[in-house]
Amino acid sequence: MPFRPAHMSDSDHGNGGKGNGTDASILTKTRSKTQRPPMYKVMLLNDDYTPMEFVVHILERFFGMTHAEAFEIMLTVHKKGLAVVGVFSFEVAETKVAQVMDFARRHQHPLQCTMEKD
Ligand code: TYC
Repeated sequence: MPFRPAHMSDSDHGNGGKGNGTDASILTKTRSKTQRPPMYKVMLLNDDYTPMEFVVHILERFFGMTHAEAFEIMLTVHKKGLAVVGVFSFEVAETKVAQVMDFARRHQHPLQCTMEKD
């Protein structure tokens, strides 16, 4: 979109009626930075009691992973202590964490799921 400085009328092109660029008028344009929403990593933490199959089930059910993907991520958590299982908007990440924590609690497993800014 052409930008019209406040001192010009709508029809004024800023060149003093000549239209040949001899006027020293300067056209400036403001750059507005488009802000992307912050993203949040959702992480699963290892523990010694939650069954491996239960963690695999959670990753399939709440994170849309295939069985093979879920098994691989579960093993990463088991070996390394934690793993990022997805990156989401704040609201989606919050919901995933709540779903996992609630499901684990209902099955009396100590599984922990947390989120942090990406
Ligand atoms: N360490 C658990 C076990 O040996 C398995 C496990 C994996 C637990 C991932 C939690 O987020 C987890 N049964």
